[in-house]
Amino acid sequence: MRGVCVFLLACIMPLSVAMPDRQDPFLWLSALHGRGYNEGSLLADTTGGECPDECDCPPSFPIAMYCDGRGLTAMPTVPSRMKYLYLQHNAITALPDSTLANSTNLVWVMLHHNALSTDKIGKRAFAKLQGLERLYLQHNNLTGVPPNLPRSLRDLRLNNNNINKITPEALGGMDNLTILYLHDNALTEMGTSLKGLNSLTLLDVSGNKLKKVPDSLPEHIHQLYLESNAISAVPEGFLSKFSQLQYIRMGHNQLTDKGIPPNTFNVTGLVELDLSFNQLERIPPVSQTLEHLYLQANHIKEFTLGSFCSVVDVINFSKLRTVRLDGNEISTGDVPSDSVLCLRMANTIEV
Ligand SMILES: *[C@@H]1O[C@H](CO)[C@@H](O)[C@H](O)[C@H]1NC(C)=O
Ligand SMILES: *[C@@H]1O[C@H](CO)[C@@H](O)[C@H](O)[C@H]1NC(C)=O
Ligand SMILES: *[C@@H]1O[C@H](CO)[C@@H](O)[C@H](O)[C@H]1NC(C)=O
Ligand SMILES: *[C@@H]1O[C@H](CO)[C@@H](O)[C@H](O)[C@H]1NC(C)=O
Ligand SMILES: CC(=O)N[C@H]1CO[C@H](CO)[C@@H](O)[C@@H]1O
Repeated sequence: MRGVCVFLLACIMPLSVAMPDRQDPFLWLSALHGRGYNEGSLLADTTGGECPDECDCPPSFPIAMYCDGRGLTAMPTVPSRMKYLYLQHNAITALPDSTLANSTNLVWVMLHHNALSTDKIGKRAFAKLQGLERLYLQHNNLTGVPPNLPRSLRDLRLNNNNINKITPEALGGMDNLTILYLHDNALTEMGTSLKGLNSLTLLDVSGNKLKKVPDSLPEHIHQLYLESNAISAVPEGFLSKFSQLQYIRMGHNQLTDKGIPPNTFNVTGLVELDLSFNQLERIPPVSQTLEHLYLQANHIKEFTLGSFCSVVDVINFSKLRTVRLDGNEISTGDVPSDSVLCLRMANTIEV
């Protein structure tokens, strides 16, 4: 069984080309660094300003401090000139209030892949960083969102921790927050924590224990990832309030036909809809502008062409390019021959 799932997942991956991946988009900086600054670190330290022994501060970029992957268990001293701090892939367990108290210039703090727990992060550890835009805390041992995060944040990554609760204040007032990664945590609900995130375009809360779609989802959201939760139903008119939603992933949930009000997914603007690995018995009606539809591994018994096209003629046809229906209860013979007219753009129809 497991083998099958892995195989099917592998099939989905190449179709995600339009999605931003989860890699650090600024890898080039570390690459630059990797190409020779290590060797020059002594020189760097005498020309670029003070720098802790365990880190590198390249002379050509003296506002960046590289301490990643050095087996650190505690925070180094951070000179106050620093804007970019790389501390990922260490074993740092604590972040006391004093550590970053003078580092008011920080714009990026990379602390992913460490051993930080929520109770070892000072209540005011980040509070003075009024210009902080990027904070990476994924792959730590957090059980909650650290308190008093700067409202200036644009990109906050908290995925792969053990966060089970988000207070309403935790993210309040983060007007510029654009990317929020909370996937692979232990959330059972989101409460009103997302309220007022007016700039949010990407929300990933997949791999949690959510039983329903979060309330107060920001209206400008562009990508909404809810897969691998325990959602059995979506609210009436759930998608109609979003003007810019293009990608929605709800695979690996417990959705049934009953849990999906009529026309929920028949909204223009949507490019990709993933409802794979659920318990649907029918193909829900989708908009003619949708391009990628994933319905594999459900219990669908009938190929209803009307779900894609209510009218078919020269100008009215579905824009679907990918339709995955494999792992359902239909076979190639169940696909009506006039599908070619409706689904004339499709280059992959898998049944
Ligand atoms: C912060 O600055 C104060 C005053 O300059 C200094 O006493 C203190 O040691 C500094 N703290 C850190 C962590 O650098
Ligand atoms: C994570 O935190 C818990 C307590 O919150 C602790 O018992 C556990 O050892 C920590 N795990 C790691 C890997 O640090
Ligand atoms: C959001 O960004 C704008 C423009 O860069 C800035 O003026 C504003 O202070 C930021 N908001 C917060 C809460 O930091
Ligand atoms: C989708 O909604 C439009 C009106 O908004 C309607 O004309 C069309 O028939 C619906 N599509 C399907 C497949 O039900
Ligand atoms: C159901 C549907 O989409 N019908 C459209 C077919 O094309 C004509 C001309 O563009 C539209 O007016 C209809 O709304």
